[in-house]
Amino acid sequence: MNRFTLSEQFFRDQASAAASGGLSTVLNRFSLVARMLASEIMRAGFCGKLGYTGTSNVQDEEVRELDVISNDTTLQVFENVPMVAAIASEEMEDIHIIPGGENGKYLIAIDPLDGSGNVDVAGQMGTIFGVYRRPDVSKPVTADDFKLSGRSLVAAGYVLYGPCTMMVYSAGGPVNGFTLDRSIGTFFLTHPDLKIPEGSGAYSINEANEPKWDENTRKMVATFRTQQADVGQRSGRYAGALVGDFHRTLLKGGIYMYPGEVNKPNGKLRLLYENAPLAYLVERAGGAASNGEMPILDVVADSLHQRTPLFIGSKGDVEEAIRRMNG
Ligand code: FBP
Repeated sequence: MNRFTLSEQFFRDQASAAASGGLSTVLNRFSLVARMLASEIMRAGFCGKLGYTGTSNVQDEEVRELDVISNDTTLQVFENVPMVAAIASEEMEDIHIIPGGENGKYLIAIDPLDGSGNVDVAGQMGTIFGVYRRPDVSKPVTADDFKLSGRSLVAAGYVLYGPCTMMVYSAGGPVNGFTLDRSIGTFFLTHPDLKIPEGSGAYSINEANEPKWDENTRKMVATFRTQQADVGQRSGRYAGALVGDFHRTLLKGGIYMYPGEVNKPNGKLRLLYENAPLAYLVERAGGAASNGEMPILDVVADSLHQRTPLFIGSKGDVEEAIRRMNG
């Protein structure tokens, strides 16, 4: 097997994207974040880091020690990376401006530890990131610069912390998956040019939320649950971590849904650092991602932590779910 590494791929991306070279540095830093967090997560149980900090984040979610560690690690790794002007994170209310990044042409949005509810049950967790082109380098960067759609992404990816550690990303070209060889701390290409299958896979949703959905959503989900969907019979799978559920969907096909609710029409998942980066990947893998009304990549963020409903996966599954939900 050709032991093609992540670093080598970054430089190929540079050439194909005719980028200045800064993007490969940024992507290499995400590879470092991934290796550092994989180590932290693997050792957390021994170091008493599985607990809560006793504080809540801007999402009004209880913060775990690993949430803080993941966010701090990201900020440390991107300190003094002049290509990046600022970072938006699920764990920070406002943006973090990178010292020396005044002329940086990229903005980063990140969920440092997705699925942190799985921390103390040795479940799958992940990191989701998007690299956006900064709209205006001529003025000081502010949170308003992040009011972008996923069409401004120049690269996006995720890291999956599970039985193995994988990094899956695209810099505009194919979606490539790399697996970490922990013994030498190197990611190797194991899943080249990923394409999402059609007509197969599971449906993935938190069924316990059914009482909160509107009637059309309930009816649509019921067609998947009772094997009535046009796209074929679907088993149910739900890891409770978006990265784990998305990764399975990307490799096996199917659909992941986090619908809006009657009292929370925008649902739970965040646009800039969860839904848009995964939508960027799934479209390049031949799939689709919608908020129920339009492609996720066309939704322009009105704030850093804006939420949207998410329907993402095989094109046929997403189209049927949206068609049925909209009656
Ligand atoms: P965070 O853990 O980063 O807040 O991500 C949100 C999330 O945990 C997703 O990973 C997951 O898919 C979803 O929430 C699960 O939500 P629920 O527990 O409501 O099903």
